[in-house]
Amino acid sequence: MPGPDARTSLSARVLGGDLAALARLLTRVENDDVIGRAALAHLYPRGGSAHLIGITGPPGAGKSTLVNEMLRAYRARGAKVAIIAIDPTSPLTGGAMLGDRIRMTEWHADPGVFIRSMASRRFGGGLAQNALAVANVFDAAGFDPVIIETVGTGQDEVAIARLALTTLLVQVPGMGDGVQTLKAGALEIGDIIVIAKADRPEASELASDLRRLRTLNFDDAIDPGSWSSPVVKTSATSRTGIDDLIAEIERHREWLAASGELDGRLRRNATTELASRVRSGLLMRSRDRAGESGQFEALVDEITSRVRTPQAAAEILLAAMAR
Ligand SMILES: Nc1nc2c(ncn2[C@@H]2O[C@H](COP(=O)(O)OP(=O)(O)OP(=O)(O)O)[C@@H](O)[C@H]2O)c(=O)[nH]1
Ligand SMILES: [Mg+2]
Repeated sequence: MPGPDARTSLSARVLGGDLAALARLLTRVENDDVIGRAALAHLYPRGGSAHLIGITGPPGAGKSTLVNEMLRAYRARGAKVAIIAIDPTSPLTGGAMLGDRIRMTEWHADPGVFIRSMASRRFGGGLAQNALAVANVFDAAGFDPVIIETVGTGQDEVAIARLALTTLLVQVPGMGDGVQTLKAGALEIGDIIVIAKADRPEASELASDLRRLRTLNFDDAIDPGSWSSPVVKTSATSRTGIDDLIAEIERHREWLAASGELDGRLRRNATTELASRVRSGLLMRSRDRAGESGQFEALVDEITSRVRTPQAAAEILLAAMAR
């Protein structure tokens, strides 16, 4: 088993720009093992400057292609960019994986780009936490921005979008369900609404629908100090709108800092993460303790057979841990 030196040297190599060490460290951080935790503890104080951008939207909306264009634009500006792609392949668009592979190959030789895929199936409820831990490593390693790409369907994806400092909600013309999605309140998570594939004829109509809905949804947007989510049209095919999008992201980043919203979001995220880690840590410990004696399963039996309430059973385990 590697000693403390191995841990420090792994994070030291990461700070020195060693990408192979970075890849190894990311695996350890995802697995949340001892070495990963120690290295993260070393790296964490050096982070905090990267802009975390979340991208979410329906399957096949063109998110990966858009991110690739954003990569190109950020690289042209000299930025080092990291991408965290959550479940890059959705069953609905079988070709997506190929697109993601092409992207990987395209940037493979560029040390200023790091693309990491994470499968949501691996993590159960802990995906948002793990994605954030990975983002913290990229942040300390000098990547800015860090872009997290998710398919906007499940709870986890929405949770990740909320962890980002700027969230892009990608909509696509010609799917016929744009307005339905918005009724479900999806619009609210977008700091910037992106209409991808704007080379399609229905793009202008969708843009005006979205702008109208946005004004209906956000009465407070009239307040000059608040943020009114802009609608930006992009097309990867004709390479248009990408610079506008990056300008809006920059404008949002500046607004976050100037309005004080940044501190609020960072505190809210820290609160959520701390609470969630304590919760899962407690559960794990309580399972470990009560599992050995069979007490956990015995209490589950008692709950299902209505001998004991779930509240009373939980009290028993919590009391045992406090001792
Ligand atoms: N016309 C047009 N097609 C595009 C554009 N961008 C992407 N596409 C096509 O849309 C399809 C899906 O693109 P992806 O970038 O893989 O979409 P995604 O949102 O990442 O898909 P999932 O990861 O499966 O959710 C591909 O066939 C792309 O070639 C665009 O700007 N214009
Ligand atoms: Mg994709």
